[in-house]
Amino acid sequence: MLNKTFHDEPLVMDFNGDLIPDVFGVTSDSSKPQILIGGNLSWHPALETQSKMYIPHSHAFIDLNNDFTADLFLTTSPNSKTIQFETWVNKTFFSLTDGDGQSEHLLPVCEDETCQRSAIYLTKLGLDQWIPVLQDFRNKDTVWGFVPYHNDKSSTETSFPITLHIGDYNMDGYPDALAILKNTSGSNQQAFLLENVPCNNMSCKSVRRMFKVFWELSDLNQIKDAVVATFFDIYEDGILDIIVLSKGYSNKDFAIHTLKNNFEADAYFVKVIVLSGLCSNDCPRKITPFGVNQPGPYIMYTTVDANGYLKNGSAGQLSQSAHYALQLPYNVLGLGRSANFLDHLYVGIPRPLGEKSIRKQEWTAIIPNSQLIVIPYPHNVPRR
Ligand SMILES: [Ca+2]
Ligand SMILES: [Ca+2]
Ligand SMILES: [Ca+2]
Ligand SMILES: [Ca+2]
Repeated sequence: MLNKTFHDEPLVMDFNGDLIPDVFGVTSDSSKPQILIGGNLSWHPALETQSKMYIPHSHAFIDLNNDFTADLFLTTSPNSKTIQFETWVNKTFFSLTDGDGQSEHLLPVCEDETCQRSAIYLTKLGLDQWIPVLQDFRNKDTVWGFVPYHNDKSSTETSFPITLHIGDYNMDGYPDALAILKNTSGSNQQAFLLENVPCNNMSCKSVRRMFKVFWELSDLNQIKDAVVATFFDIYEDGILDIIVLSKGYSNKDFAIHTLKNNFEADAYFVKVIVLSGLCSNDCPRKITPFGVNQPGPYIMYTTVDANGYLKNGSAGQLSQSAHYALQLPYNVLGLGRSANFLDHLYVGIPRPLGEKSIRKQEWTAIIPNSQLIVIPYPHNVPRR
């Protein structure tokens, strides 16, 4: 039983690198974030930040500087008018402008109070500005936009923070997204698939990619009053399918729809699940336990594509846990059409503060379309 109350939905992460999930958030007895360490259930101050945590937050536990160790990304609010992002690497504030990482940060925004104009911006380490990757929300004569979030506890209607759910539905190696959009002049609200395509205008040129909305996807168009849409692998075949939640007859009723991905591409994937290799009670002797899916592992592959160019992809497992993050407990990385072996696949797991060496394991020559289950054992020396 917890004897404290969190002000906002907490973030599940691994603060001390023991592969037992810990819980991060601001509680009723301090204005600074605290951490509840999993296992012994003790409370500790998490970090020294001057800013308040923004509510609803979109904190994340993911590697941002390419050292395979998850970092802490926070959404904070130094005063009531500003929201800012802070990145903490080894508990020290990390400026977004150095390094040269590959994790990219996508930000869906409303440019005005009622969301008449929406946009998605992107930034990453080494890029000190926000680049628009989607600004065109017009379909024929209709302009669509994100659904504004109302933090109103008295309202009977549930409001959902603006969120993109990421997954590579066509396995071309470029992550696509699902978003809920609302007709700015009517009342219709539905889920749309945003495909990650090559950039075709000046504003996104420096990041080379952008999103294109699939307006005519009849299966999604049929679901009215959608509120959440996310990817899920039905049948565990490595091909991502879609789950949509929509409003039912009353405000408190929701209906769940599942859409099977009929995309028949000659594209390949690799699916990676990272577990903890720990067991909590009733542990059989001499048998290595499986454990459960962990927050924070970082996965990267390198290979060469059919034209001989170096290609890589990366993903973090369970980086977010609050506010309908609905992330998958595994990662499916699209490989495109190249059926080549993956030359290298790396998996890194969180490590305790002060430990110098990175907890990382490497595999070579992985066959495409394989599903890998990674059990770091023992977790403090996973190289064995
Ligand atoms: Ca832990
Ligand atoms: Ca890191
Ligand atoms: Ca894609
Ligand atoms: Ca599937």
